[in-house]
Amino acid sequence: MKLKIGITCYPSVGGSGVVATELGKLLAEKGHEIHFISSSMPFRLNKVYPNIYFHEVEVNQYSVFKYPPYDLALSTKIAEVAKREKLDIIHAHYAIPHAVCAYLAKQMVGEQLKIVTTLHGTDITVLGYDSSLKDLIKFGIEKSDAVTAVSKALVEQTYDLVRPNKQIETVYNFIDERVYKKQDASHLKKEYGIAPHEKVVIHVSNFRQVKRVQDVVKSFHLIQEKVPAKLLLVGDGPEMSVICQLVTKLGLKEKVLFLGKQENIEELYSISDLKLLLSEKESFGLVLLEAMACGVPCIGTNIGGIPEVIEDGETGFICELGDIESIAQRAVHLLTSQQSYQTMVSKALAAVNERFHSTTIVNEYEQLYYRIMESS
Ligand code: GMT
Repeated sequence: MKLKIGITCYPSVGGSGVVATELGKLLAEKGHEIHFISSSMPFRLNKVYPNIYFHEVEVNQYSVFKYPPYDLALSTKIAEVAKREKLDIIHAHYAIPHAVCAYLAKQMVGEQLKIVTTLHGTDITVLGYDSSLKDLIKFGIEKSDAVTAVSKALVEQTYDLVRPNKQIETVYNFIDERVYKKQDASHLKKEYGIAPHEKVVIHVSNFRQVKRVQDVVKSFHLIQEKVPAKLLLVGDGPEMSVICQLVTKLGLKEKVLFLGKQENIEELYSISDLKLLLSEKESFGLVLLEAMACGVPCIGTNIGGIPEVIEDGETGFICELGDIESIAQRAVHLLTSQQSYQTMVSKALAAVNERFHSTTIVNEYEQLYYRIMESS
């Protein structure tokens, strides 16, 4: 049976928007009809799919409102699209506002509209601490017909922090293997002025405080003392100026390349030898999977879902938060031992294919949809 699925997400650059968009694309390729409902076109939706539709949520600014009522506009839009297109399911990415808006829409449309909510992290690990929002998050979760989280760690954290009376299943993130694979991008290395013998360390994030980019720079400082290397910092965000200052202070200006926000990151991974993700909060770390799929081993912190993505000593390394010495030590070991490096690359590639393959994950979501449709 082909389904009509509405997907609501934050469309901007960020893991949850990427996963929601990729899921929609792959479901559409399986013949389902997909309706994205969000404030702007999901950024990875870059070609025409005849069975993918985009419904823009427009928020009018009336002077009676102190704040633009985005949540209400979204709820109305979901209800309007669900009614007109006879949607079977709304897949909400994030408990608030999306699951709550979906529930409000359901009240307007009728019980036949099913809600699947996927928790991505920030809604729980940041907002779950906010007592003014906790009850609403719990409500959004409990009113969903099915709830998933992107790692086992996030499932546990949700029960600890929000205590919902609801089963939450783990469905891991995935990547489009057709995009994330090693390519010949050697010209880039030259164009960036990176010598052939220099190793390339990469970090990709939105430079929020939780990403601890300063730990990446400090680790790199130790790494480049032992191995000739350059650091690619990809992305932009609130911590950028602090990081620039640190790079200057440590005398690393010639060795750190600030690349800003980039698309086609697979090309940058293709010239990289090692990725660092040293966050203090990370429900999954989609960027790890993207790097591993391009044959780049990763070092991550022992935080949230990261140890579920990187198998310590096998597909990469897990280090304690802020333990710069041991992060650098592991990195130097990896970058200087050809044989163990190649073994790790092979294992990382195998893990992406075996545990996180898009076919497996998209099937898991599809089965979940059929299950809740049958239970009505
Ligand atoms: O990491 C961010 O700041 C962005 C955030 C988002 O909402 O896109 O990412 C979250 O969802 C991703 C997709 O499931 C996960 O890979 C990230 O680990 C998660 N971020 C955090 O938990 C901090």
